[in-house]
Formats: sequence, C-alpha cells, structure tokens
Amino acid sequence: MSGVCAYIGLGSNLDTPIAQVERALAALAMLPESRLVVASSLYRSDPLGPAGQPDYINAVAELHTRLAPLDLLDALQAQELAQRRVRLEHWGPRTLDLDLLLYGAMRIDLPRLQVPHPQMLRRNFVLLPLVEIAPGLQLPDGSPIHRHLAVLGEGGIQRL
Ligand code: ROI
Repeated sequence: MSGVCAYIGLGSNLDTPIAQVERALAALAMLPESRLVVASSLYRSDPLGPAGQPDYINAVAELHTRLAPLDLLDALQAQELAQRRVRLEHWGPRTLDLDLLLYGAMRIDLPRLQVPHPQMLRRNFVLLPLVEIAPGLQLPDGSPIHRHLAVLGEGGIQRL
C-alpha cells in the first residue's frame, strides 16, 4: 500500500490508558486502504489542561493510506466512539483521542479538520513520539520537526 504518509497522535488518560492506546493501534492496523507502518513507543505525560486529572499515555503512528483526509477522520472518530470516548469537560480527561496530525505535505483548513493539527507544535507529548519515528520529518512549511521539539524541550514526559 503506497498512498499518502499520515501521522496520527494517540492519547488516553482514563480506563487503563495503556490498553486504550494499544487497542487503538490495533484498530489503525485494520483500517481499509491503509497500512500501519510504525508506531512510536508509549510515553507517560503530565496532563495539559485542568489539574487533578490522571497522567496521559501518548504515542504517534505513521500510516500510509489511500483514504481521503475526511474519510480517515471519519474512521478515527468512529474508533474514538468504539472506545467510548467520554468528553465531560473541555480539556478534561478522555478515554481516547485520535488526532490527524499530518497528511503528507497537505494543508487543510475546514471547520471539521485542520492539518497540520493546530496544537501539535505546542505539545511535546506529540512532537517527542513523532521525532522518535520520523526524525527527518518536515512540516508543510519546510521547518524540521525536531527544531520545534527543541523549542519546547522534553519536560513532563517519560518514555515507557
Ligand atoms: N495532555 C496530555 N499530556 N496528553 C494528551 O494527549 C492531552 N490531550 C488533551 C488535553 C486535555 C489538552 N491534555 C492532554 O486533549
């Protein structure tokens, strides 16, 4: 399967988060017209958002896919639902987040979908696993991803 190289961010901090992320990775491996090329290590990260919530487990996966961006988004949201994502509060705890981070070098600016993911450059729990699996990766603007990670640093995150 060739197609476009897409990167998916995974995050969970409820209901056995490690198992949630592993289950989501298994589901990504089953997506139609797609191949899961590599998944990062799992990372434990301090919660960004309201205090008092559990630590997160984060990872990033590389997918080669022929699915169009919105079809891929539909598939990711269906999996979030299948894993009974609960979203009680803005930036509060969740069983599973699947974020489409990058879709080749494409920029997408739709109400439902912005790519590159607008928050990714501010989140070392996204950039550290991404640099692990794609150290030479550049954003659509040509900037190297590892340089964005260097700006943020690697505080508050631990590779499992
Ligand atoms: N914090 C961490 N550490 N990891 C996440 O995946 C994550 N996801 C979120 C918010 C609530 C912003 N905080 C997070 O959606």
